[in-house]
Amino acid sequence: MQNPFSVINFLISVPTPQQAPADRGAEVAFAGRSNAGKSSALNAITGRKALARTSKTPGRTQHLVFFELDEQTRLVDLPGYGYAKVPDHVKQKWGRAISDYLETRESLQGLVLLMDIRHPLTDFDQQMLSWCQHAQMPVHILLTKADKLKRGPAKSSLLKVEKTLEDYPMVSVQMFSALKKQGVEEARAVLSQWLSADEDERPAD
Ligand SMILES: Nc1nc2c(ncn2[C@@H]2O[C@H](COP(=O)(O)OP(=O)(O)OP(=O)(O)O)[C@@H](O)[C@H]2O)c(=O)[nH]1
Ligand SMILES: [Mg+2]
Repeated sequence: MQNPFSVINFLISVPTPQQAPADRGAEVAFAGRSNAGKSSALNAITGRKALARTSKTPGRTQHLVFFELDEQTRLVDLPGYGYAKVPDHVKQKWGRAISDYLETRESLQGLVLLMDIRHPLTDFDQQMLSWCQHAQMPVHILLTKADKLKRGPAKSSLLKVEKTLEDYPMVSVQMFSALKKQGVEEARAVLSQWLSADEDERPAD
């Protein structure tokens, strides 16, 4: 299948949503615990190796980083949450940036929520899910780094998450590995659907 996400460019990196680009068209954001693999997933899904910066050091993405597919559609790499080693005031700043963004962004169509398949559904993840449920924001979970587990344990982690999600009708979940490019097509299909749906209801220019 052709990859509709390869034509993507870095747009802008901003510390707070107040400096974000114009809130028009449609946007999908990648959120999750620090080091969960957000930037790696963005690169795998777009097929662009060095688009978003990845790092072994948690807390790499400290800004909201906007990438543009065309004038009307964007993907956003959000700062990771829950990283213990950053000072409290930085944590608070990130938390505020993420919640302000989620609460105000009209063009946001859905959230890709990334969780390491070995440690899914942390307290932060659950808070995020509850918030999205409350805001009626669709969520697609990527259980990342699936290559780190054998097939059996990976499957049982997926089942465990699916079980929890019975209470969340707007949430879907899949396994993912940026390393092995596992689940890339499935993730692209969700993004394509979100970015093309309800064009009439999007915020206008
Ligand atoms: N084995 C394996 N490692 C991965 C995978 N995805 C990401 N990683 C590794 O996990 C680490 C963190 O990946 P990032 O993509 O930078 O994570 P992030 O969520 O963007 O992190 P922050 O920007 O700090 O929030 C890096 O060392 C990646 O190489 C994967 O699918 N498999
Ligand atoms: Mg990152």
